[in-house]
Amino acid sequence: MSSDRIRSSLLRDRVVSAEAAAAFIQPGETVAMSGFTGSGYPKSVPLALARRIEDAHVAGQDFRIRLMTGASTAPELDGALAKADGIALRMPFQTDPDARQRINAGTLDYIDIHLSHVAQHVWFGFYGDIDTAVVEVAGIREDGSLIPSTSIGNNKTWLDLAKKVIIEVNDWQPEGIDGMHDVYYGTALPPHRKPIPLLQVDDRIGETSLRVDHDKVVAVVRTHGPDRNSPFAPADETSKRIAAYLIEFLQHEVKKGRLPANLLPLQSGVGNIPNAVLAGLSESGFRDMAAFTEVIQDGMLDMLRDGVLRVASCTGFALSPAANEEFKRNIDFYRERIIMRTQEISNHPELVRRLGCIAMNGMIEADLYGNVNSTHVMGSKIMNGIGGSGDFARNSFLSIFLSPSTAKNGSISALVPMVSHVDHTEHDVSIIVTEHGLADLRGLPPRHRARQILDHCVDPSYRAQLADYFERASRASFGKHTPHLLPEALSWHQRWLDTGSMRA
Ligand code: 0RQ
Repeated sequence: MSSDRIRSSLLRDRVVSAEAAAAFIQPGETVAMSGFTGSGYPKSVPLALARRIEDAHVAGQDFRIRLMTGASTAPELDGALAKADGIALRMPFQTDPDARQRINAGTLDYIDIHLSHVAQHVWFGFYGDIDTAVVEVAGIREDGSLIPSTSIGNNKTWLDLAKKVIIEVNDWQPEGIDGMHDVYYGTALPPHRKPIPLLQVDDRIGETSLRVDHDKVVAVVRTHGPDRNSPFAPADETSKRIAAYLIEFLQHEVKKGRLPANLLPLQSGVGNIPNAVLAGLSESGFRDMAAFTEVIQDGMLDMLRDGVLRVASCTGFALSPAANEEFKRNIDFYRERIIMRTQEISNHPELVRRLGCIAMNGMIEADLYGNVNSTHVMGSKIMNGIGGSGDFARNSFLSIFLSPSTAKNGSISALVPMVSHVDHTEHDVSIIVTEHGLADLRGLPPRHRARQILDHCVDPSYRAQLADYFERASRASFGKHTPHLLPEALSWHQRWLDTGSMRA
């Protein structure tokens, strides 16, 4: 450590152990923690809290909390608290396998909401009071303001509204991150809202640190621990083919004059396919692009380093260990090109619409007419959550969904007669891409959308089956606008549950 990360003597005096800090959290509290896609989450207090909860359970006491974050976190937070059976209610997004198992077993309540909605719904009072905030930072300035770490998420709201604040100062986080953030303090409640003064991706409209009322700070904990960052799998053949179809389409749109040569600001989900798309964009000669997105993953860091991307706005990172090392090594370079914002701004519908983003997200399944299910397997089992996909899908210039055409060794078709759960309606979906091709749904009425999906996206082994459904529905349906055979519309899902395959 090159210098003490806690430069406020007042807050230095509040340094305690993680155990002592966790003791401030009482059973039944609403606890709001930092963290977004495995970055910037508190590393020690949640583990100490989980141990405390386990001890309470052994002693026969009830101890569960209502847990809010920015988005997903890591085994030290979601995993530990879920394993300890310490979470009564979780929101707004999570990806932890233990928590998922409990949610699907019906023992952990989960509210899956648009990430841009979280802060404002808490301000509106929809979730009651926040008792304790636990926020990781990279340092504390002399004036006591907080230097955010590798995610901001909802931290501004948590610090503003919580009755008690616990701060973790993690000196594993790069000191050079100071100055990368842009925390906007101009949001207000209706009817007093004003336009958000952000006109370009690289506009800075706020402050580089977070404010906190020192009277509320009950504990400061020093930590030294890495963000969760899993090694990155190289793109497989399916991802590469999906990426190739999408890039060909974007090139075509540039030729047609519907997109500028450097495209419009990119939003990208996290995972193999989005990374393959980003790599493909770099190799296809696109230059001087911008990203207005939630998460910066390896692909975007590469694009920034290579000058393919001029600037990127985000609220958190999801980096492999190698990319993280590169980020830390060249932090001065990245600080000039990355702006980290609160998630109410990074995902704000007003800004996504104004900037005209190109949204690229994964999906579980889509139906013949372009309704998309991003969250529920067979209509009832949650995978992750809607995350920010809806913030971008509804408001972007182009709303693109990417997926392999089948799942679970081909036993499931990702293109079905009717989706078993709807996250994005047909009105919010312009393009669907699988490894077999790209369905361009823009400007098409429902039956023509079905033709696009049948001709371009469905796996050959399911094409005749889906075409047969569509043709019979087109003849027999009660209404010919969006033809369906109701007794059969969800029969593919039921067949999979009964037989292990959607194949007829
Ligand atoms: O399951 O892990 O058991 O093998 O879903 O699927 O193909 O690896 O794809 O990692 O990109 O995830 C929609 C879940 C896709 C993700 C989803 C099963 C599949 C596998 C993962 P296994 P893949 P991905 C930015 C935007 C919502 C949030 C969002 C997601 C697992 O993209 O969570 O967009 N999106 N956020 O087998 C049954 C199907 C299936 C299926 C896939 N049709 N039926 N299982 N799977 N399709 C980030 C944030 O907002 C923070």
